[in-house]
Amino acid sequence: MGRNKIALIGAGNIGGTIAHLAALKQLGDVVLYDVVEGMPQGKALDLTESGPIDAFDVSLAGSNTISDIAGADVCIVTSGLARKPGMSRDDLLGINAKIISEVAAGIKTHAPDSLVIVLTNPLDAMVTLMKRETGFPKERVVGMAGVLDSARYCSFLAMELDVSVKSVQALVLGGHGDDMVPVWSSCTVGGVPVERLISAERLDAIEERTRKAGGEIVGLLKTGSAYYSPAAAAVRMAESYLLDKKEILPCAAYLEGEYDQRDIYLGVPVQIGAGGVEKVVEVPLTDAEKEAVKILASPAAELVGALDKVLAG
Ligand code: TXD
Repeated sequence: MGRNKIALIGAGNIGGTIAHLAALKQLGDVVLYDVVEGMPQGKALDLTESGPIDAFDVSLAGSNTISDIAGADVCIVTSGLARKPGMSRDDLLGINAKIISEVAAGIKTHAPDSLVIVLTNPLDAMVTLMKRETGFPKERVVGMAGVLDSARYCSFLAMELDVSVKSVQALVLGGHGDDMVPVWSSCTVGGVPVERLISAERLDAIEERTRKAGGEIVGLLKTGSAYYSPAAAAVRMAESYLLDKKEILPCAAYLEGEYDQRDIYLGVPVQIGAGGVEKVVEVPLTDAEKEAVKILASPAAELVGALDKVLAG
């Protein structure tokens, strides 16, 4: 049995960090692909030279030729521009749509059987475009946002209560960042519903900080956006697929009737295993949460509608 092959489309901050995590976890051989000459090769060589220290047996290669992703089991797409201070995720639509269309064609040709995990922002529009341009089934095109948003929410809840993050369970639905809906009814700390432990005002403040968490990091870094936690989130999804773990993770998935939504990508819990997105898990929602999901779906749809204009222009 050969090793898995992981293609990283975009070898910037997130791509490079994913390569490192994938190597440390020995998930498979890694190809870092990017348009910048020398950079993916340099990162691959640097990581390879850490192999004897961390004792991993996977190969890492950098490339500027898309055909080097041939036969990949999973493609993780981060190619595109990242936000700078003052930019919204939607400001990236035009430029990133062109980049995603281009890489989708490469994935379709060279890795036609892969699971594609999209990270590039604005996420809901970019993952929709990826599905459209590759023509892959909905099981094999998924977006990463919810794992990160939920992790941010869990981190803040754990800080608030001064408990281990491992004791906190939280679920965030909807779009990425500003559009997310924390499902309070599914948030527990040590099995106790979070609403019994934290006041409504503090929960509101934590929710607001979670919504703005990406922007908080952009404001501090000044030259780009978060990358350690987005990379960790993407690796968790890839690992569940490659090892057929069947973890239930909140991801941007294509809905066909679930949560009363149709033909749209929205952040919901899904089961990821060898079959890719094996099922959408419908958690019971309160009426207020159902309403919030409905409201969320409309800006996501608008952004996708704007895509066609951008691509034609
Ligand atoms: O939760 C989430 N989904 C996210 C997503 C969380 C944080 C950041 N998120 C988005 O991921 C962010 O807004 C960006 O759109 C992507 C990538 O973020 P990263 O921090 O890795 O950006 P970098 O370091 O600028 O890397 C992007 C790389 C860079 O090296 C470019 O040269 C490359 O993309 N790039 C390309 N690669 C291949 N092919 C093409 N056409 C191409 N164009 C640019």
